[in-house]
Amino acid sequence: MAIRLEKGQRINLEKSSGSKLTQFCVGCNWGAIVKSGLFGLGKTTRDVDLDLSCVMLDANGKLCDHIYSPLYRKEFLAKYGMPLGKVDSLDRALHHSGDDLKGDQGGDDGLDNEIITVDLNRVSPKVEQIFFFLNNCGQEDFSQIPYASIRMYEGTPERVKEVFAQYDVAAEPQYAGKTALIMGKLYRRNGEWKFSAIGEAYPDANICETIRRITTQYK
Ligand SMILES: [Ca+2]
Ligand SMILES: [Ca+2]
Repeated sequence: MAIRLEKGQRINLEKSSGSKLTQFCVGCNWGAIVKSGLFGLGKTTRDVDLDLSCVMLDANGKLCDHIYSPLYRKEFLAKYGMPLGKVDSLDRALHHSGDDLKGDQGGDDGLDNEIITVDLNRVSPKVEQIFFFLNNCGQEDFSQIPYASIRMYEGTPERVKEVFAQYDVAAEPQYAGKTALIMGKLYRRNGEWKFSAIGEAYPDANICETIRRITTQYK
């Protein structure tokens, strides 16, 4: 049974079989906004571009690696002193499936639109924390997106074997005005990796503001 993550919950990466979860996917599934015209006629679809990203902090809480979309413009990132986006971590322990710009077009397909694969055995010893977060690159806020969920599962980006934990970002009024969600972090404790569900939403204007927030408020 998958764990339904609650805000602030901390979990061990231990499966029901007792073995440790070391290789898994962190995926995000979401849908485009479908609007019906007058009398239900003339359905229109508005693409939703969420970005799933992660940043790695060292023992001093300093940013030491990142994964985010290579499509972010160099000039924009430079304004915040951020490097270009990339889909692989330096230690090759984490890999991003690529930037989905639209969301599901024909209703929930049950598959994640952006996925980061994780192999904890390969994470560089200098990485102490790995934060996963979502940004909305469009005009909408999370309350307008039909569904969005983040989950950790075993399998591949194409085939979900077993869901370990899931966090739903439902289309709820509490997300009005919120465009960024810090989902949670993997962190080392006594030589073991653990996961803490953060689940805090913010009105950040862009990914750089969210990264700055992580490196100042969450380090
Ligand atoms: Ca995207
Ligand atoms: Ca999907």
